[in-house]
Amino acid sequence: MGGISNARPLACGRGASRRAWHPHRLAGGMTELRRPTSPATASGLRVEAVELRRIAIPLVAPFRTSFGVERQRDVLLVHVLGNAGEGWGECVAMEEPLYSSEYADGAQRVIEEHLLPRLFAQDHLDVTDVARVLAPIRGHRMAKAAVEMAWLDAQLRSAGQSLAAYLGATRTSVECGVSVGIMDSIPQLLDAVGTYLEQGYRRIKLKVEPGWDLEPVRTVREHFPSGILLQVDANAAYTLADADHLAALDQFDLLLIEQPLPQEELLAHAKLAKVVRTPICLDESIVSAAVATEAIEMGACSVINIKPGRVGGYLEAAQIHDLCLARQVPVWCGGMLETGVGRAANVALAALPNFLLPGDTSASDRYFRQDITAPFILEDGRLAVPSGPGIGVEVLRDVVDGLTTSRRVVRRVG
Ligand code: SMG
Ligand code: MG
Repeated sequence: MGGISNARPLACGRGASRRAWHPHRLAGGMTELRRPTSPATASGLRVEAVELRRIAIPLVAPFRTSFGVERQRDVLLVHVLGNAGEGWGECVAMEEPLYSSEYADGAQRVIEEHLLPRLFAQDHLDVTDVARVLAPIRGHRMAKAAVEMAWLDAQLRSAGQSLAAYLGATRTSVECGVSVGIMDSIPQLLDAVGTYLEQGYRRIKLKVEPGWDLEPVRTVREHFPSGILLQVDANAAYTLADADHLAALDQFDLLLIEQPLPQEELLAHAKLAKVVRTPICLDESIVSAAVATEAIEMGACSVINIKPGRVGGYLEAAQIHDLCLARQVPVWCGGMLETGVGRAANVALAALPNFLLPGDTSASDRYFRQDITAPFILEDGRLAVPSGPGIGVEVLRDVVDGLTTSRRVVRRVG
């Protein structure tokens, strides 16, 4: 098994043309959103009300990273009610601003006070214009992504088109990996990894931090067949002064090292990439297509983890996919412990041709005892891409009601 080097020519899937991203330029039946087939979609969506739901959903096991421990998810769901139907979005901001500066309460406040008033100021709005209307608000990409996702779901549902088809998916199922948290002991880690491999996961990602890196990686490598795909994620826990220490990971034939250094330090990542042979993958640093371009051009990374929430939505995520494809930089789909709502959309995105590595798109039972949609089930290491209209899954209202901690409805005035 070899890692991904900058030089390795990539086998791109069929249909992976090097088009510039524009959702209306996609081939074959992918222009429905603006095609004037019905008054509902002819000029975009008129949203009458937006329901903001907070749910508390326990994880099956605590998930420890270099920045903290998650025991349950505090999820903000965005439910838009429009003239042509409804749509759902999931905000991936965590309860506390530890992964990045956004957090669930802050995202909700930004949505209520800054995003929705701008959107309601438009009579009808096409989803491809949502980001432009929200652009004067700086940052807050997870909040924007959740709203845009709900808009997209509503428009696609009313047009009868799946998100996967709209984005340009070329597969009907995607290969899945699993992210394994920092454990209290090595035996516990081996146990967890062994269970996931038995379940069929195609790639293992180990969370690392100073003091939990070489030893757990070495043990996992030695304990399991040498062919397993293995990578690590530091969530920005190191500094450039750790370059030699990180280079010691090279001996373990990892697919990649994800986000070793702080988010803002692109240049430091470029310097690190000269010392470490293992490909550097960026997660937290890549907040937009523009930053992705800069990071690639300066040699800060040779692989990108795409998370739609982190970059402001699925349309920006698709743009990043396309620019990476054009530069032969492989991408994979990250995860933020999403419910079935976010997972459905992530799996659709992961079906695009340049998603060349298994994603953190694990099955529902890796996260929750009871998901808020029909569960995603791993079959032969893969999840099926939803093919129904919009995100292609239905929200289980009774389950959501049972988990709800707060509910607010913001209505259009006038
Ligand atoms: O959704 O399976 C998942 C989690 C994958 O490790 C994961 N996510 O930095 O990539 C990452 C982390 C961010 C969330 S940790 C709470
Ligand atoms: Mg990460």
